[in-house]
Amino acid sequence: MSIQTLEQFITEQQTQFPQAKGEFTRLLQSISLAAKIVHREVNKAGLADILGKQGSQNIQGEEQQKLDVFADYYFLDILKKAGECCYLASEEHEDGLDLSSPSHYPNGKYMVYFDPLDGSSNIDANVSVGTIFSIYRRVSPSGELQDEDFAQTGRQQVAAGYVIYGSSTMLVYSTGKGVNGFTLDPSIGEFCLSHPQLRIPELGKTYSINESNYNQFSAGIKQYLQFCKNQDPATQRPYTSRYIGSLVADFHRNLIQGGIFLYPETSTYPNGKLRLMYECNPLAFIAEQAGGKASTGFLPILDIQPNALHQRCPLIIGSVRMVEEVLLYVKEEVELILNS
Ligand code: P6P
Repeated sequence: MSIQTLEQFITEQQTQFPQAKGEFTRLLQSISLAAKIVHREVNKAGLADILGKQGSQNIQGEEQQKLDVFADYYFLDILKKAGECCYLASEEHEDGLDLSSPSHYPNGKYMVYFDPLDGSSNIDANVSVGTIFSIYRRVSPSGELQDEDFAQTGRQQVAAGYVIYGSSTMLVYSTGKGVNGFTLDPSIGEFCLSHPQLRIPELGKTYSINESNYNQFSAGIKQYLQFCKNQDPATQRPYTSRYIGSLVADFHRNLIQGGIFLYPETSTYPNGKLRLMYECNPLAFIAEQAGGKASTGFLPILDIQPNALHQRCPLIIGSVRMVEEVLLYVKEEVELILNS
C-alpha cells in the first residue's frame, strides 16, 4: 500500500498551479507542524503537568485550560514565523494580530482565523478535542489591511480545515477542490492520506444537539427534534442521539458516518453559541465541499456578512437531506408566525 504524506500531497497540488510560488504550501506546512506539536502535548497530557486549568480566562470569559494556552501559543508563533500571513486571529485573544505593517511581514498574503483547541473543557475527561482553522487571501493589494479584507464572507475562504486529536490525530482540510483527511503516523511524524475525497452521506441517522436547552429552542427546532424521534424505517428514524460536547468530534463523526449537528439560538445565546469566523465558517466550507450543507436556519453560513471577529451564529450542519429537513420546520414556523 503506497503512502502519500501531507507534504507530498500539498506539493502535488501545487504543481497544478505553475504560477504558485509555494507561499500557500508553506502556510499549510506550518499548520501541520503546529498540529504535530499540539498532538504531542495532548497525547501526554495525562502524564505531564499540563492537564487542568491555567488559572486564567480568555477574552470569552472562559476558563483557560493549560493546553488551550499551549496550542494558542504554538499556532500563533509558527504561523507568524512562516512569513506568509498578514493577519492572525485566535479565539483566545480579543484582537487579531496585524502583521501587514512594514516592520512585520508586508508580503504576507494570507489571513488565518483559528480556534486553537476547541472543546478543551473536555480535556481532563480525555475526550477528543480539535483545532479549527480558516484561511483567506487578503483582498487589498498591499500595505495596511483594509475593511474589505475583514468583510470577506465564508464563501471567500481559500482553505479551511480542522485537526481532531482523538483515538488518532487527523488533519482534514479543503482548498475548494473536495475534502481530504490525513492521519498522523507518530512513528514517522507524518500526516498520511487516509481519507481521500471525503463525502458526507446525504442522509445519516444521528442527530447531535444539547437537548438540555430544549425549553429555550424555537418551535421549529422542537418540532424537528420530535421528527427525529418518530418511527419511520424508510428514513432511518428514530435517529440516534449523540452529543460529545466537542464540536470537532461531533462534526467529524457526522462527516464520516452522516448525521446532523445543531447549535441553534437559545435564550442564553440569542445569536447561537458558536463563533462564525473560526468555528462555523471553516466547518461550513468543509461540509459544502463534502456535499453537505450548513445553515443558520435562515441563510447559508458561508453567506453571513462578518462584522465582528468573535461574532456568534446559530449552526445547523451535516448531511444535506437532514439540514433541509430542519429548514422545512423553521420555514413552517416562520409562515405560521407571518400568517397569524
Ligand atoms: P454546550 C465547546 O465548549 C464548544 O465550544 C464546542 O466545542 C461544543 O460543540 C459546544 O461548545 C458545547 O456547548 O453549551 O452544549 O456545552
